[in-house]
Amino acid sequence: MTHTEIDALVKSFIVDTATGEVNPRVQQVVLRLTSDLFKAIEDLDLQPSEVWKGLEYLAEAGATHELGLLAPGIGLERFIDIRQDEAEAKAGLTGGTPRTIEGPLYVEGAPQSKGFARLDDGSESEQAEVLFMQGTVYDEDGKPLPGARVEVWHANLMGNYSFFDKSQSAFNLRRTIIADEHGRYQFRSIMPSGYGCPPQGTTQRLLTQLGRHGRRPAHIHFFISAPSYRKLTTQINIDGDKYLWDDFAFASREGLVPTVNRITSAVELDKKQLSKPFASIDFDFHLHAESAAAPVAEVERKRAVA
Ligand code: MBD
Ligand code: FE
Repeated sequence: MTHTEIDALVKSFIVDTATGEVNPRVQQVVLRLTSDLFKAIEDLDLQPSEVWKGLEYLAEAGATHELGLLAPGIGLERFIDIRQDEAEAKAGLTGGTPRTIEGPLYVEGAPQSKGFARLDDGSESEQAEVLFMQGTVYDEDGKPLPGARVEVWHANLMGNYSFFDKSQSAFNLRRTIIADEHGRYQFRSIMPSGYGCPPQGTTQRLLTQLGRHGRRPAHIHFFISAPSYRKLTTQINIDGDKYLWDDFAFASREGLVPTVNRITSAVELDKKQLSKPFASIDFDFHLHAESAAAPVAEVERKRAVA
């Protein structure tokens, strides 16, 4: 069939059949996606068994809760970010800390504290490098934002996240820190490891057929928010990771790879009451004021609640 014939056919299936009230946005999207799919089936001469394979793949990805992993893996989540960046640039919003993808592993309801939190439960203290990270939340004029919310979450030494990994304690490596009166936050944690897609899962099986790996470099996730400012979703990457610029989720960005300082001085160790060297990262966040010209920064999506 020609594309014109397909357009007419799809319209006859999706539009001409309506007898009830139509949601115009849903109709527009379904019409477009259906005709694009049919055109792909035609152009690629997809066989019936291949079409069913594809549907079965999506069904399995959904049933095993891997659609949130497939989205970054095919670059969909990064693509959405690029469009958000473009929309902000068009609205005159430039600079500020770069956004990068949320990923599928945030959990609502982490313990909250003011100024400082320890994120790790101590269960990996023997093997792990201790990490301190600190900085200030600023607005675009360089004014500190006291009371800003710093939500932080990251993986353990195995690359796994609490809640999804039931072997970890509740909210291990997850906290909400309210910036102090100077807009400052600090946390103590452990240096995370990179994440790898479940080897037998739907995402990795697809990646393997594309000749790709499913690894992420070590990283730490953040939501930074303050009233009347645009919520920032971002991550920092740990410098030196083998996968730093080879992330299966395409989330690494210039400006999100802070220097990791290795602290060995006895005086500093004493101050922190530590008996071995530790890592320290300084990183400030710069938020944009809310702007009617740009699409809302808050993204609605289903998130785990613990
Ligand atoms: C992660 O930790 C992550 O951040 C993303 C985007 C995908 C899978 C695991
Ligand atoms: Fe992650």
